[in-house]
Amino acid sequence: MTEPTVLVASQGAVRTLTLNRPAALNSFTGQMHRELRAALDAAAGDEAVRVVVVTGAGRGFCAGQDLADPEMTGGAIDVGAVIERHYRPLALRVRSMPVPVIAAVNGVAAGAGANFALGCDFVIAGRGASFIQAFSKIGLVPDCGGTWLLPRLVGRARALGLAMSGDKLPAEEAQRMGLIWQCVDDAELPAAVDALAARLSRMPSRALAETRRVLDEAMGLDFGDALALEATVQRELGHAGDFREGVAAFFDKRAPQFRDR
Ligand code: T3D
Repeated sequence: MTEPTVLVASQGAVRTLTLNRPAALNSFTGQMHRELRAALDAAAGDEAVRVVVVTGAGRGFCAGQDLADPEMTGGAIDVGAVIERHYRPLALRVRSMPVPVIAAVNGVAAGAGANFALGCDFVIAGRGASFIQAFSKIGLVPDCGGTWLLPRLVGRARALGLAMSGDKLPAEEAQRMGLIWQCVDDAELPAAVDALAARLSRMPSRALAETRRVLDEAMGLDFGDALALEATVQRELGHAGDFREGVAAFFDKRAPQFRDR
């Protein structure tokens, strides 16, 4: 039997997916894409899951496309078709998860591996981790959402600099420029991720997923249309159980028990 390329573990409401090809720095193969998408779909469909964490086995997070996988690469292969078949659905899946997704970046995140992490809702990286837009070094442009994410996260000048140079950006610098949420000492990464995941798991999942959606959507709207979008979504959430529970818990002076997905 072949080794799973994605390990799945649950602790309470937190589902952890570990990319598991450490000898190749967890670079993406066709098999890994299929297993990762299946694991994300399963987490999305499981009401008991309220947070997803993605991380890497060994010393790396993910080195992007496995440049040796015959299913994915090679001169005769249509790279655009690979993106359509694997990376676009992966990036869209992460962006449409009904629960928050945390990338626990334990080591180097390169190419599509970097942008897969940056597409998650929170990126927490160990101090020894780094982010590399490796595409320019092999004659490609950023993919897995990088063209959309990078300028929005750090502005055009830094996005272009990172994408054109392909330079390694240490995690500490990534935090300083606003590319990621947090950089912590390597030894503290698991505890920092656990604490954030536990906190998010007690929050209203549906409102968090809607927060991601409206923030992304509002970036393409003018101010008036963004206000209209806010009204539409608040109207829907205002009829939902979590809003009633949140307000009731506030007046009862107790911790809320959110259930909506
Ligand atoms: O179809 C398509 O191609 C389109 C899709 C594109 C999406 C993309 O992601 S394009 C970008 C692909 N990724 C890269 O170009 C990154 C390549 N890797 C590196 O530049 C370096 O490995 C790192 C900077 C990430 C890490 O460097 P270092 O010195 O810490 O480790 P290393 O020695 O280079 O790598 C360790 C092993 O992992 C090594 O194998 P070995 O020699 O011990 O047997 C290396 O070959 C392997 N490895 C690392 N990255 C990849 C890889 N094997 C296959 N594919 C990789 N991307």
